[in-house]
Amino acid sequence: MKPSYNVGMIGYKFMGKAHSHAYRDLPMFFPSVPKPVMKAICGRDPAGVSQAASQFGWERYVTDWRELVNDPEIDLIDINAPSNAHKDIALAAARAGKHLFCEKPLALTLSDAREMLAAAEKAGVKHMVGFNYRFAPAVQLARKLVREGRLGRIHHFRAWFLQDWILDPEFPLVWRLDREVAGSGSHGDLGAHLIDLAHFLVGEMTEVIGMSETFVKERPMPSSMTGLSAKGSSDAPRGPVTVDDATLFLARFANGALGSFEATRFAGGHRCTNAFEINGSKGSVKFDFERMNELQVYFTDDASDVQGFRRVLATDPAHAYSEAWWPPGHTIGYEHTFIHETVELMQALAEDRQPVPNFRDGVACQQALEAVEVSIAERRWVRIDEL
Ligand code: 4PW
Repeated sequence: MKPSYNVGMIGYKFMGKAHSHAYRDLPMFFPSVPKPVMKAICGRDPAGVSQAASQFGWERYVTDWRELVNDPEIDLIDINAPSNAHKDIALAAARAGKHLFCEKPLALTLSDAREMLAAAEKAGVKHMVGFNYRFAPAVQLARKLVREGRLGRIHHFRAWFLQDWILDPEFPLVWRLDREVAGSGSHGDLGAHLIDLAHFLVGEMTEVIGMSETFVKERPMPSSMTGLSAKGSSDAPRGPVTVDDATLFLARFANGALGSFEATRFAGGHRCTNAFEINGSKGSVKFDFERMNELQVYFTDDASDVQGFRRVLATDPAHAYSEAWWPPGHTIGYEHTFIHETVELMQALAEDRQPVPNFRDGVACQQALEAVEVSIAERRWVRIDEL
């Protein structure tokens, strides 16, 4: 087994920081997993990227991603740049024989996502897509209960990802609100996670119908953005919002279950409510990322006098990844989902297998995203296999 893999990472803002943190912490808590070596980080602004390199612990920085992609020392290219940069970088990196780790959504369109998958498969490299919420131990527990049949036949998957960071109409027009850069708005940013969780927990969908709205159609141009906050002034010139502020849709699953999905950045009071419920013939589960260590579990065969949802704290050795952390009850956070994701990536490289989720999952997500968009544009049910 190779003891380590050299990483070259593109992008150093919100996701770049989350990934850097994962690379740094992984060896301390998962010592038997190959180590990601933080070789080089890339960004266009020399001052910003050099500051990030020293703050996050990268050996060096570059300002042109082509340099990184063609660097013989690099084994893995990690793409955290805005969505419109994913495809060109992934294609060039695959051609150069590098393994790929790309943030979601994989691409701006389904055809671009398919091209990325084809390029990775042709090059014979490993590829992973960043659906980090799969890696919360409570979500892994939900999947285990479904997989083991402990919830019985699944009837409902109900999911909602609610945020409120652009509720203020004077919040600036950041790149996430620009279709050419982001592909879509709440749909691709938040709905993509819900779709991936649906695939992970319930299985493939067969058809969808949706609706969406852009509540604030123009916003002032930004002066800067960090994470999900941005600076600007209301007397700055204004530009059009070209993405959805909220997208809702219904779905049918191949296994007969029914799904409902809601993604919005206009749900006042909800900072990061990434939540789902699954109802089966033998039980139900409920998850809310804002209480990410907990899974609410209900079984129909509990004695009738104690029936009801119980709170399972997914921090015991029986729960995925938990043994590596703290004693039971000592909870973990958002950043740990990225560490677990990176553990999967490093293990897959070491075992010479594709990590999960990979570009196939990224394409499946993109297919569902696009089917919803077609359904909205044409005001009809759209079969996933139409696309
Ligand atoms: O996980 C989410 C992301 O996919 C985060 O909550 C923010 O919304 C940042 O991008 C998306």
